[in-house]
Amino acid sequence: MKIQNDKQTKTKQEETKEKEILTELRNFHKKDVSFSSGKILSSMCTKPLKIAEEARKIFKETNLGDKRISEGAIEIEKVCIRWVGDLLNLNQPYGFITSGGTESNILTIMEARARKREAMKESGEKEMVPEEIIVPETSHFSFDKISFLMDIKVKKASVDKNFCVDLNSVKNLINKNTIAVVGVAGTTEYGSIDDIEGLAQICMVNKIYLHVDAAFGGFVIPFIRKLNYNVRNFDFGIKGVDSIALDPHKMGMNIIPSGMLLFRKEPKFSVNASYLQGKHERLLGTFSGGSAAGCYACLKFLGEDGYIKIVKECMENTKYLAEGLKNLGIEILNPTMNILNFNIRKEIYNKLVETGWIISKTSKGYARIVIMPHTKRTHIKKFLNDIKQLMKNTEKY
Ligand code: 0PR
Repeated sequence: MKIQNDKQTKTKQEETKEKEILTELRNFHKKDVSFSSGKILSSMCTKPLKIAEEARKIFKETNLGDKRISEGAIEIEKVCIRWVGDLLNLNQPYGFITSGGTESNILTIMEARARKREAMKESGEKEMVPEEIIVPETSHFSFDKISFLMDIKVKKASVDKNFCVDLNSVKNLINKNTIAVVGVAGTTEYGSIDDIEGLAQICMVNKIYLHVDAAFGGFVIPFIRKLNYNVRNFDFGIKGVDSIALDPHKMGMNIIPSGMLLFRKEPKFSVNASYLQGKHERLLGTFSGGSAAGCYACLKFLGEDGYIKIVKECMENTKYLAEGLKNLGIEILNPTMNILNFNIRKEIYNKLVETGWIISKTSKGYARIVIMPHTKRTHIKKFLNDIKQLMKNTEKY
């Protein structure tokens, strides 16, 4: 291959081959459902900001896992962590940009383990097997993966009628093997927010690491609180919260993949990577600085006011859908954030799926809709109208 000034000179054949490959790829992509179709009513991701896509391109060759060659990208990451630390009431945050909620949750449990093991070593206590974590039964399935991956026992605490964790259940599950408790701020299925203050009290008394999974709620709750929605706080302003995960690739408007994990104290977990200038503290060895750049672009472009505007529209659309469903005589659960659950006959649910609506069902059988920024009033009106028609035709089923 001839290289000229960093630009590849192509033969005619190569040019044709490139065109063919791109056509093939575009054909594959036709099978994907686009956010702009309005059909996606149950995804926690959305169409990212244009500037985030541009930002990613600039940093496409960088690697957050290699400090020697990606100083600029790592600096961006630090700035983002500091900004989000401000949002979450923490002055001097530590943390990483990750690939999303799953990676953040894995890394945080690794950190809890590292801290516990170090503390036990210092006090001369014997290692406990198996280590245990306590998560609400409404927590994301990434914790089941953690159980498998890290050989950790995951104990599930029960939840109340509002799908928030029952503090007594958590207390009853704690024992000497517990290395972490997890609270969720914006559960995947219901958008419910656990009592993080209550969990923090329990964890401080028992000297247990507390992680808050705000993968979805992290870029919603701070803003709806500013809009005077009466929802619980979950941030570092609560003493006893050790780490928070929140995902820019969900309501943060960033490109996929991007997650964030913030720690109150400097993390202890690391492995030796002498040939890479010392220690490696992340889960992934190679991870694009493009995700950090996209994050920087979103945070700076939108600022607090921009996020408030986006979240306000999502909440108003959620309310609009809720009212529309109620008017059709459908039972809904009062939404905490932009996730709506309702009861609908199986036949109608199935027909909606058949006709192309991307919706889902919770483990308890409720239909679940996530109203993301790509969902507009016109899409909701169409969805409501389809339900109305299906209800009219109900005798057919
Ligand atoms: N924690 C919570 C509370 C979550 O809701 C999720 C994902 C995670 C952790 C894991 O995050 P990553 O998927 O970034 O690793 N919640 C969504 C869900 O399971 C993820 C998702 C997003 C699924 C878009 C589908 C989709 O189209 O529903």
